[in-house]
Amino acid sequence: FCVAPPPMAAAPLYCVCRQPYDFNRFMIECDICKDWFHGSCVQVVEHHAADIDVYHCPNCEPIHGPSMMKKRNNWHRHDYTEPNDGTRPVQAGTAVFVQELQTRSFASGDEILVPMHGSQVTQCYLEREGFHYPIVVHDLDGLGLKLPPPLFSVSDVEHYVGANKVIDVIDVARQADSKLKLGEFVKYYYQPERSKVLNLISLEFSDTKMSNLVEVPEIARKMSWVENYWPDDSFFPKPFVQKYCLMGMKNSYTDFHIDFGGTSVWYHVLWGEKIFYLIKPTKANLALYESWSSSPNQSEIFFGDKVDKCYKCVVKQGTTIFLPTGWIHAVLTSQDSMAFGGNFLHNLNIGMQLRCYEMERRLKTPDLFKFPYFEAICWYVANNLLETLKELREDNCQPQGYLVDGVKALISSLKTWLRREVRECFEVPDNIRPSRLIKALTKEIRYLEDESNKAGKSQGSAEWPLARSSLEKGYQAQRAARRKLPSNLDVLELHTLEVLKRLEVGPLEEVKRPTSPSTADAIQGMLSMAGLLCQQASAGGDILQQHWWSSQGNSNSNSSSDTWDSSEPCSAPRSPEGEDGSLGEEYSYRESSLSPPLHPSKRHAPNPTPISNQATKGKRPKKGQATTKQRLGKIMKMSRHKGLFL
Ligand SMILES: O=C(O)CCC(=O)C(=O)O
Ligand SMILES: [Fe+2]
Ligand SMILES: [Zn+2]
Ligand SMILES: [Zn+2]
Repeated sequence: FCVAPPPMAAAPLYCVCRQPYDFNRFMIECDICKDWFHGSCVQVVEHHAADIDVYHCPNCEPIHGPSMMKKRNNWHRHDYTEPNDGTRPVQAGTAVFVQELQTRSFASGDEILVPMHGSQVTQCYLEREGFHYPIVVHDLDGLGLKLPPPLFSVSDVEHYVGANKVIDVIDVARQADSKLKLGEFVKYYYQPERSKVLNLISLEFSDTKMSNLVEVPEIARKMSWVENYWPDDSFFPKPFVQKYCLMGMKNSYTDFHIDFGGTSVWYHVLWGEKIFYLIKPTKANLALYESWSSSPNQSEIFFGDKVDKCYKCVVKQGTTIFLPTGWIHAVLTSQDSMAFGGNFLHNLNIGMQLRCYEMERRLKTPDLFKFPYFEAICWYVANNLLETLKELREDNCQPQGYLVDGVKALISSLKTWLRREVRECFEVPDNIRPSRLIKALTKEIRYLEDESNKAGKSQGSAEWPLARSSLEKGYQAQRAARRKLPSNLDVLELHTLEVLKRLEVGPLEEVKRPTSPSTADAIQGMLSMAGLLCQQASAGGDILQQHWWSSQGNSNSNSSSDTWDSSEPCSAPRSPEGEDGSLGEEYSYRESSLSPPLHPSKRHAPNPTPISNQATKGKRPKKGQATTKQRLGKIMKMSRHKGLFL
């Protein structure tokens, strides 16, 4: 039998219902009468069709007997009918794989996870410390995350979202994606014996009644590019990727991937348990990931074995985890689970976001698996950051380092996109003059560099114009600190650090992860006691110091994407602590007015029809993309964010 859209003749009629072909509905062909049948009319769901060898429709069944099912020959291959002659390797997601995964050893997540209290996860904290390591939150107080009650069930989701909602579900053992209605999934979920492990990770519910039950963590709302920069009147539909409900059956496995567009992501496990396998997005790891992603036998290679370190992190119920930009992760759902999550782009790691996006392009990731209108949003962001830079310049105030780096990376990508010869998906918004915008941004950056060079030449004296008002005294402090001009403030700062170092139980040089909030807050507390409000201070080290997460020294205006694209051999991953591993080399303290201000044009869009990637909306492939037949014939590799077709 086959499952395919039949050839389009003069609107022929099909199925027991005698309806014309509808692209949006799954159909199956009877191997006897050759007519086509809607899965829903003959009670065959798409993922079950994969188990049918010879299909007999309800008309033919009385004469020819029931359909014949495929025979299972193995438990370790996506195609369970392959003969088990011991020659073929184990593939990701199969029963054998999941069993073996549990016996593998990993570095402990404790080495990298930053445990924080909900109230500590603030924009200020992330701007100060950077967002380079996963954060775990056990005490949700102050996180601004609203959730349904802990006993909220799979059938409650059906109640709020609607049984007819078409969803994309992953058949884990085949790592294949298929569509079914939420009602069918829920029915299957509650069956006492399940023959398949199904994982639902792509149910975006912003446009459903369930939306009111969940509020995204405040940090994800505050930092989100879409929330801050997507204009009300955008020609492009607003992307909705911030509210997912994940319902996974025990032993679901999602193979290693980077979330679409290099989005950062939060997950909260409402009940059940998920195990995250985490890999740092070092240059070396990203290069390995890219070649693994494009290798033909990807499913037979456990990516965790290819890298220096893969961390295992068990996320128990009631826990929230935040993954920063670019972190490569796989997820095992160790018990039936319900989790909520959401993705967001932000200003803290713009260079890395762009590198992830460029990688998706090189890997030819289909649009359905990418951040919707990623380039459009970059243009909006660039437009807004230009205003930010101008305002800061007019106020004689220097932008934070991450923002300068981000804008440089953005300029470099925007230039590339503008130069693209074939404008296959030209996403420059109408009201933006791209060349003019790039020029203006470049000018702002050049201005900042000139100032910084001038300051460098005349070390020791404050080069910036005197503050115009007492309000700006803080700015002076920031400038001095940022540019490493020795000042009284720096002396005090060094002293403070010295004191703190002595207060620490162990030598800070051995801290193997970013400063814990308590240390950072202690620093901040002391400095604020000293009446200092500032940012990006760095004691002793060079502010331009390179970390494993930054592609190049800040002085290179062409930094991120260019370096990433270059064919130079990968350098070994750097230690997260920077060159000497000391805490003191870069920490910061600030006043909130220095967060990139939101441009007045930024208001929330009124709620147009949500659009999203395939993961989110359970849409049918668009014209020109894989059809049902292709999708079952050439089984699509899963992972909504990886999006490779075999
Ligand atoms: O829970 C899962 O199986 C996958 C979660 C994840 O990483 C994702 O949805 O991007
Ligand atoms: Fe993910
Ligand atoms: Zn029908
Ligand atoms: Zn038939």
